[in-house]
Amino acid sequence: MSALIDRRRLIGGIGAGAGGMLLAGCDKLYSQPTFQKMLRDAEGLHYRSQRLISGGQSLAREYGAADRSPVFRSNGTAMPMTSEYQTHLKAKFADWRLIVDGLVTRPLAISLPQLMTLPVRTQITRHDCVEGWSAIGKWAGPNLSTILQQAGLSSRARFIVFHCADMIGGHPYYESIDLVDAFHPQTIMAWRLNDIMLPVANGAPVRLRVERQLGYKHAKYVMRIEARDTLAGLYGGKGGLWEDQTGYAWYAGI
Ligand SMILES: Nc1nc2c(c(=O)[nH]1)N[C@H]1C(S)=C(S)[C@@H](COP(=O)(O)O)O[C@H]1N2
Ligand SMILES: [Mo]
Repeated sequence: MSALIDRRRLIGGIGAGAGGMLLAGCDKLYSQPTFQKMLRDAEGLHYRSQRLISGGQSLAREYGAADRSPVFRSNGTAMPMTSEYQTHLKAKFADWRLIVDGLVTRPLAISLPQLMTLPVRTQITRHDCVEGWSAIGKWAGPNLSTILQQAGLSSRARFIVFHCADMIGGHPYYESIDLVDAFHPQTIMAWRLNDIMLPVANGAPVRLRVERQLGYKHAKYVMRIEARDTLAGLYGGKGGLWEDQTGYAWYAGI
């Protein structure tokens, strides 16, 4: 019972009905065949032990203003070269819309000014890249849960996919997370870094911060958020560009 209450507090603002739906969704996750298969392999073991230990709700450490790195470096794409992104950039994202679709009852197309009117969460966290560097930065933006709540997540939704504007090696960048991370209080769609509008090098106009995961999960240049019941059938089927191309773990919990 206390887990239920905690989960409802975690997704604060969502009514009891939606909270119940989310719980049902998470429970069903574990009974899915693909999930059971995943739980059998090593990565699944890591996922399962992390989820058991943290209960899905522990917070990543937050830092003070003085701990911030002098420069928050850029990694991977620093400037998406697709004509679509270039057009949006030239127009200062005036015609850009964050699409929210898939297994939702109310698909959304959110403009940047609309996104900026949503309640903001600010957090100073450490970013850890598998390439061996870390940086501490101050991020601000709405909770992903607020957006998903507005879109009305279907009870069939199991994964949240982030479709990005850039390509690496001819492959569109994308990432995905489970509903525990999607509704985690530190999971935000950041449009601000260190008190300025998110620079292009760091993912303008909006990027995911999913603070208990490694760097590559933090999708930059997010154009579309898609709720799905499975990752199968999407690009390489492993839930992310690096997962598909190099075998990086889908669950990169830290
Ligand atoms: N769309 C997109 N998202 C991305 C990447 C990228 O190349 N394209 N690189 C990933 C990696 S490996 C890291 S470490 C972080 C880097 O974020 P930063 O550029 O703000 O440092 O973004 C992640 N998200
Ligand atoms: Mo990274």
